[in-house]
Amino acid sequence: MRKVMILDTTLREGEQTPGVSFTVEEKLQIARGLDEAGVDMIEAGHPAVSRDVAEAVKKIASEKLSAEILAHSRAIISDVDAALNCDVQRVAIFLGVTDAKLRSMKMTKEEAIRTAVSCIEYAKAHGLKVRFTAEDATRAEYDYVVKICRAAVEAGADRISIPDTVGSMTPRRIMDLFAKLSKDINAELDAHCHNDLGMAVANALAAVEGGATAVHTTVNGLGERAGITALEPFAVALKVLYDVDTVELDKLPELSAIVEKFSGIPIAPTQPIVGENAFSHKGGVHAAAVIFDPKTYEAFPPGLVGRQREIVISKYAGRVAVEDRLKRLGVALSEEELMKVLSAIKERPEIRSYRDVDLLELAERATGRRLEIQVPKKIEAIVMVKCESNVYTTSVARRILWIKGVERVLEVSGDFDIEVLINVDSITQMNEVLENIRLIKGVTGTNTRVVLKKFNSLSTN
Ligand code: HCA
Ligand code: CU
Repeated sequence: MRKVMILDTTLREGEQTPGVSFTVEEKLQIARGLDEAGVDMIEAGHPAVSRDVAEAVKKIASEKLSAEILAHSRAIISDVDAALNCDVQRVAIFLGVTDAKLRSMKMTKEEAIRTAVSCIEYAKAHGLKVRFTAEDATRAEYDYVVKICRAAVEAGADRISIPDTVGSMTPRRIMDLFAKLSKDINAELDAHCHNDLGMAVANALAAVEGGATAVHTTVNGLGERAGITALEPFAVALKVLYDVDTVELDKLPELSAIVEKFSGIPIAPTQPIVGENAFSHKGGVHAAAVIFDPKTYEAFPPGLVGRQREIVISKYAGRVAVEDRLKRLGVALSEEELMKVLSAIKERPEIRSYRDVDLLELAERATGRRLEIQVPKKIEAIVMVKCESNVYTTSVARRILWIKGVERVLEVSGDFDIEVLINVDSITQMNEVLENIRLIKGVTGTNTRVVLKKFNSLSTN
């Protein structure tokens, strides 16, 4: 498959998500994150919407990021002027092209073409690059879409966006559509796929197979109604299924966390790539196979996106998973003892997931013997972390969670902001963890307590 460009529109389409309104500072931070991850184009907003939207677009444009910065615009000269005022590189001018939309705008087909052409010519004459969006193109009459897009190209648009505005395409249909359009229109084609039927990622991939050279995404799939193609699964699918590189995949979890925080739209645990459960294995059969060979139940290694695999110990766990976890804790049990532990676990369905300490405690009870933790002797420590007041604590907390040796991260109140439980094999490793925590941007200080003795209860978590 050819190279694919990513246009991220978290700041424009994403802010059209009901309930979402980013501040200018938040938009700047998201834009910088997107640029660092390596997206090719950032649709920064629709400046004619409001003063703060215009301000954010202007500020982002002045950052001189590597990504091309675009402003969205209706096919109205005053909207194009608003884009010009923001000093963006490109304006994306959209106009509805279905009969119903044209009727609602009281425009004939020919008038719509003239309107689009005059706006594009105006933008070009003022030094802007232009993308023309034939809004709702997937439901419009094909010959008319080609006609208006050709006129747009002739007027100076070098990119054409073909949005599936209400997400009504299937992968096969959108692939065929892009294959046809790429023969009929002499410009780069963007796919913009809405997710009303859950097809946005699949349709975007199919559009690329058909000939789209850029795909519109938002972080976490934000957007009107059910949103559009989410950046994270799309970029990872391109890599895993087609071996096409786009953005830096290990930057996605943090980007997602920032957008989760700023948007106030929570990520579901089952969300691909960034959801809490995306790399957790629970069923006994699954866990046993994954411990033997991760490929059995993983589409790709979690490390590809900077995350870690987790095996959940619960009533669903089997012998292999429990044995594996205990082994990693330095505890070796006989077959008979292991079966005792397993049946004790199965007797407590209310415990949804065992922490290490609880599992050890249960193993001691079930076997009736004091379990000497064997080599490697672990060092446990509690690190209190202080953050700068203007940083988002959750994003620091998530970064800490990815450090090897960190077992648990808690956001807390009081003198410190974050409490970190670390579990390592040596003092050297403990120092490494501390060093890595201190290196995280926004961390201003740490205070470490090494655990000398532990008293566990069997309470659930
Ligand atoms: C909109 C419509 C749009 C435009 C997409 C594009 C759509 O919200 O203004 O400009 O490529 O889905 O049709 O988002
Ligand atoms: Cu849209």
